[in-house]
Amino acid sequence: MTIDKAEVILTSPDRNFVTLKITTADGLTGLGDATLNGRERAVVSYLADHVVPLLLGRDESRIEDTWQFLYRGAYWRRGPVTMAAIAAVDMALWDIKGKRAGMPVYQLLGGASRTGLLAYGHASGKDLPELFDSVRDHQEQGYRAIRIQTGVPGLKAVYGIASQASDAFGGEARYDHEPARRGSLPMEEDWDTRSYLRHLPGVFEAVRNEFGPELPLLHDGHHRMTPIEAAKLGKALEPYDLFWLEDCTPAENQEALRLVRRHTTTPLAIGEILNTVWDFKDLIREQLIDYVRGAVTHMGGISALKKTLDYAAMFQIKSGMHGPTDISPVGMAAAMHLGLAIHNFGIQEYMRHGAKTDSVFRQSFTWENGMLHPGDEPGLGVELDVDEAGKYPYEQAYLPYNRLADGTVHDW
Ligand code: GCO
Ligand code: MG
Repeated sequence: MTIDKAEVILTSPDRNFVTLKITTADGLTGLGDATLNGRERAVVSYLADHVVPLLLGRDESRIEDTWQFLYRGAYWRRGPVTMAAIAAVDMALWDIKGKRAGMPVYQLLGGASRTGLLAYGHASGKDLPELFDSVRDHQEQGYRAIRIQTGVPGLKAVYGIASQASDAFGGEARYDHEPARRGSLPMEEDWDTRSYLRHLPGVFEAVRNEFGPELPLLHDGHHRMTPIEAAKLGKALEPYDLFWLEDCTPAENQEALRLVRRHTTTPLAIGEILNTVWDFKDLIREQLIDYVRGAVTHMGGISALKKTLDYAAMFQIKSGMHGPTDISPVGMAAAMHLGLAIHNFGIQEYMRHGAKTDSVFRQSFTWENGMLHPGDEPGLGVELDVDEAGKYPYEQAYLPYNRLADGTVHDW
């Protein structure tokens, strides 16, 4: 069947989401997620102005050919905007293929390799009592693996923890799972790596003492350390047996991880801001990482991330797909289908979306005993309610950024 219609839907229920909806000549529809947190409209334009005209009249069944046509045909390759746009087309075509076959997408990818997907959530607190409450709250929600982020003495706002209610945000507290705040300017935060490095090992010691040795614990360094600082942190955290240390250094300097690796056996997870298999090539071949953080939404879709993960499997490297709330329910469903099918699944990041988001996107995944499953509806199992989406117009949003005490801009 040919593609008859392709629409780009920008909606902002709890936050902004960019969704591509493809309709075939006989009325089947497929959805793809193209959300790029804080830069949403760039992808809307890339899709609506440059990709949609190319899709009309194409054969819906040719997923790989369409991917290659969009990737190679543009001449200008890679980058978050391009790859999010291609990802949305790829996901939507897999969704249609599943519906056409009457099967969930994971069946088309080879069938289930497991019964469910271990997922981790984000516990955070400005101090230990608040952090412990947050860990317990996550355990009550069923989480069996937990990311630990904490306030650093002397710093006002730190990535990954709820900050104080502020006038800038209408008197609300700002949580890490909604980091891009709607507003006309980005929020400024402060940062001091030395304080952070002094503080963090004690936090993990306290969490291990309180919650025991079994609970898988994760931590996100959010690109803030130099290679030698990251090496020092990885070594200091070894007694607390982390599941992973994420994005310990800025992703552009891949050689940095050689140095980190020489000094620590703490497992490393990298790559939520990377976009292609080529960005991961050296990291995988040199075995500099243990988990691939790429999201289906930012890596060019199911087809492209599967190739990356198959390559990683040859080196015993596993998946750890990015799954904060800025991945839409469509992108999360795609991640779950892929994670269920591949052999080298590691863990899935999972943060609940808000009630308004759930009213826009009807979903069929399940969450039981800390495990996700994409469900067995044909395709990806997500439908978008266009009328609900229309109630929430786009609002400008920016991620925060960091400055050191002397005013220097630092990585966020
Ligand atoms: C994570 C991430 C997010 C990012 C966000 C930016 O590990 O979940 O680091 O919280 O900050 O996706 O848009
Ligand atoms: Mg991260």
